[in-house]
Amino acid sequence: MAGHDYEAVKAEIKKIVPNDEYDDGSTGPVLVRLAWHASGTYDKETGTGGSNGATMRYKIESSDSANNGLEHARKFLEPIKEKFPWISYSDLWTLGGVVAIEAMGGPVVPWKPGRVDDVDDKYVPPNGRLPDASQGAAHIRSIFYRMGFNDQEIVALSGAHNLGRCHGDRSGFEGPWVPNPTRFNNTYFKLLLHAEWVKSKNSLGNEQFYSDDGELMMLPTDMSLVTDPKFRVWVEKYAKDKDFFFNDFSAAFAKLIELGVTRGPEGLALRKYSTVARARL
Ligand code: CCH
Repeated sequence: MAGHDYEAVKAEIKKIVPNDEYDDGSTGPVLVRLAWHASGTYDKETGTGGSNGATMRYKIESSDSANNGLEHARKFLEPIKEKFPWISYSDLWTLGGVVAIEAMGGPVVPWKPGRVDDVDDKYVPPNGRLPDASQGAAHIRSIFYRMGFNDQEIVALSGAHNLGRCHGDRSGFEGPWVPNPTRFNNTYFKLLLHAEWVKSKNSLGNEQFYSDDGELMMLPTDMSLVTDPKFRVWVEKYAKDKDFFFNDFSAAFAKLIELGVTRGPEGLALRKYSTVARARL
């Protein structure tokens, strides 16, 4: 919005990405996950959910087990909200993901400001709208089609698993997908295709896939991207061509963080359900 210095906010976010005391030395992956989970509740049929509103501030949504651990990301961003109180949480959380992706060597993702935070928990989407990692291709399709994504976009977005790791105490899964999880790349796709993956129960009793040396992992949903022939086509393309992956990822992530954002003539997000969606509810 006019008069607000978003470049200054971006510079502050960039500073908090390297962090020796957290995980693999970076807050970047968990910031990306916050932007994704804040947006991925969208349902195109009802127009509910999505990044506008920052509804994860409310207990109903923050206590969805899918969001375990995202309190770290929200806390990392809090001093920035204090420094720039004019920015909405919904803008800050989505911008956090975008800045983190770039800071970790990923593509520039187009981002627009103007989201408006809800003032109460009236429009918090129900729990259970985010994907369940223990399932397969049919489940992922139903979740991402509900948001309005196609197969190509689903595979591109899944490439975010080149970043970060699973934490047993948050999700029940353990370990990173790639050897260098704080650098964005297409290694995830290469490993999906070319490493040997063995299914085994982890220390918490959940099935996941392990590499030969047991250092790297894949979730059942990740493996479905290579076993499903229509998903696999895109995995092969992205494994071969990093620039092609980065372009597709950038477009799909930009679309993700705009879900649920209806913009008026000046680009400002309209209050939730003020238009078509309200009529449908
Ligand atoms: Fe993811 N993801 N994700 N993911 N995810 C987890 C961690 C990250 C699924 C499950 C999990 C996307 C799609 C899916 C990230 C970005 C994206 C974890 C471990 C699980 C489980 C959480 C923990 O233990 O901390 C499933 C299932 C799907 C789809 O089917 C998409 C899309 C994105 C972004 C575009 C990132 C980044 C992480 C690492 C977080 C961290 O804290 O290191």
